[in-house]
Amino acid sequence: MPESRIELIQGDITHQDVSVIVNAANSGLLGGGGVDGAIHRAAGPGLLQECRKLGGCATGEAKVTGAYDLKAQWIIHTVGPVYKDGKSGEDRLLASCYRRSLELAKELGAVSIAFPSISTGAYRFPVERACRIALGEIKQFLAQNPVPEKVVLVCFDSFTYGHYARLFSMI
Ligand code: AR6
Repeated sequence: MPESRIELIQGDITHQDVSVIVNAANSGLLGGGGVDGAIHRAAGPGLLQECRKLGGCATGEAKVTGAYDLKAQWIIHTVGPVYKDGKSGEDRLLASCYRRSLELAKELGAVSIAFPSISTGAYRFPVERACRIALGEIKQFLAQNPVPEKVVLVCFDSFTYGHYARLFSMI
């Protein structure tokens, strides 16, 4: 069952022992605050050097780099939507972030992948709505693909974890 391949934890994504760590980046791909800042700090300066060569990334898309000082093998940088009014394509774009990241992880042959809660910090996407989209996309992808074998959802704060845990228990 796909559900048993999804794990939910509260913690810091930079500490996860997985093949791929997903970064909730901005379209410049040159670092920022939140989880993006934490990943750049933990990975070290080589990450920014590689990111400079990528030429940015469109919202809803994803690009791969090495993971430098992190335990992971790769970082997938995806750009979530800024939440405006909920009627500006935000749901579709957020779903695309999860799907494109999983497609890239599959192409890499990644065994495991960890996601943060994309767009629910600085980009203000409502957590419960974002969580439904995340779980829906991940479940659908895993039902159709054996790789990656495992998906870890990493919630940094207890507010986000609480929402995810409640919806996670319903899938
Ligand atoms: N591990 C896991 N999750 C984290 C960590 C961490 N170390 N640090 C923060 N979070 P945000 P966004 C959570 O703002 O909303 C950046 O400046 C955080 O608590 O990081 O997609 C980028 O450069 C929240 O639940 O990402 C962009 O400009 C979640 O990660 C912009 O913010 C997402 O919050 C992207 O905004």
